[in-house]
Amino acid sequence: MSVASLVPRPQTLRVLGGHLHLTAQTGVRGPAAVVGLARELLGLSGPGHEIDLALVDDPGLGAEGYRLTVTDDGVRVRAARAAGLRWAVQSLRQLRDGDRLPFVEIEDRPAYGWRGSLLDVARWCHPLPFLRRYVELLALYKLNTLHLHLTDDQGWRFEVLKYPRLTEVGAFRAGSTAGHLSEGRADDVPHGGFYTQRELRELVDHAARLGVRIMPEIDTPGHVQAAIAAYPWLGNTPSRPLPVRREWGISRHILNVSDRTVGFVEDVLDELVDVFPFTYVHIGGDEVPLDEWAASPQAHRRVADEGLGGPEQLLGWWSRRLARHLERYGRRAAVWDEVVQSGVPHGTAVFGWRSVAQVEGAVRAGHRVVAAPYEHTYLDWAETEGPREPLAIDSGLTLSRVYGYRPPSTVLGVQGQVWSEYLPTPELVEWRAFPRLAAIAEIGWSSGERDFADFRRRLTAQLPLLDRLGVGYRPL
Ligand code: TNX
Repeated sequence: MSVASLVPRPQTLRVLGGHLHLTAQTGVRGPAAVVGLARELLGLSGPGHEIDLALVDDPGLGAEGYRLTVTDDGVRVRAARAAGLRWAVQSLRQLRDGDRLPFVEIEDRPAYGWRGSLLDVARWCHPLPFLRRYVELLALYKLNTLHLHLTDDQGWRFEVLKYPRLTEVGAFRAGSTAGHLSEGRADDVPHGGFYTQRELRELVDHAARLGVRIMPEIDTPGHVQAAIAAYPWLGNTPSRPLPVRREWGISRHILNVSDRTVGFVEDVLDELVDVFPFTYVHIGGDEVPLDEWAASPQAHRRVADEGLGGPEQLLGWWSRRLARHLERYGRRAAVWDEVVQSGVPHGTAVFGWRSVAQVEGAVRAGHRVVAAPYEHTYLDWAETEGPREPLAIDSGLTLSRVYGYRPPSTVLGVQGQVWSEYLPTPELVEWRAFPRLAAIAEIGWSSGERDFADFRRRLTAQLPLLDRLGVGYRPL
């Protein structure tokens, strides 16, 4: 393999001549928080301490930066925080060629503090062991955030102790879209599943050990048909029961605006923040058809009581209510960019998804923004059309198109979205997510010149590692 082909590309890298040889005696020493992980990921648990990890008081390294040297004397890693040591271990994993590590000097730190991937487990409930593995693969590329899309029209996956029907009823559907949504067909094959709070806590711990934070999303006030199926009083026409939705696409049914319904979502958030310690909690706000609110006397009363301009401003009101609730826990809300028009609460992170222009608009409006524009980061889209390509919502999102995205410098960071309508199995998720997530990782981590040919060469050199890990990526 070519020497020192790291992905994402480090800020500075010098390759010196020569190699360090790893043996059964080679060992790791370092702070308790990372030494076990380092031994495990490097497969080095010998009695020696050639691999020396240490924290130093050097603010210049930032929250995630590290300095790494490999010389005749061994490996020396220095970072200001444990996160930097963890990323250095991932670099060592990538640098390694069998039992040899090339002599290098690396000084590295990320361009953006938020480098993530959304995984949609609502459309298809992917098994928990796969979520653990997905987190491990994010960490390999120094992606530090898993955005877990836990609820949608087609399924509710988060156990809520106060409202057991959310998972008893809302986690199961009678069938699914068959073929592409545009064909208008559905099957009768039941699908369902959910994660217990205990399972999710374990996932959070597993991710934290790897340096990955998990931001949960409870999507409201649209994309909630599964919740309304469980508790019809949440909807705008409680007398007409709804099933958990089978078809992909957007349900017209949204939550009503009663205090009881807001209280319900607050109760859900109470349990959610107890499971997920990360500062941000995503409360949705995307694709909210307003027909039901426009036709609802209750919604019009709410508009009047709150002094809003019309039902279209209820989305902002809704988000502000939930954001205020999260603030009581010292948390911040995250929302999709639709909410910007009707007033985003202070401190909220806006996820710009409806194009690069929306990302830039939200930045100009002064928001904290995570860049997730569909035309560069929707990894559920196929790269190309072709007989060998599995079904996808759309196509044309090539590796180079992902790589070519340049987020504004002032965003929090960037994220690759893996919506799962057409990804019913972990194998298909891996096919879509890899290797394009590596391009997302490089956009989020590396500064300076973008050279796609160089990226492709380094990525190619890293593919044997993915092969060894058994990742079912789409070949270049
Ligand atoms: C739009 S992106 C959605 C999702 C779909 C996705 C499919 C967003 C905030 N909403 O519900 O899964 O498109 O690409």
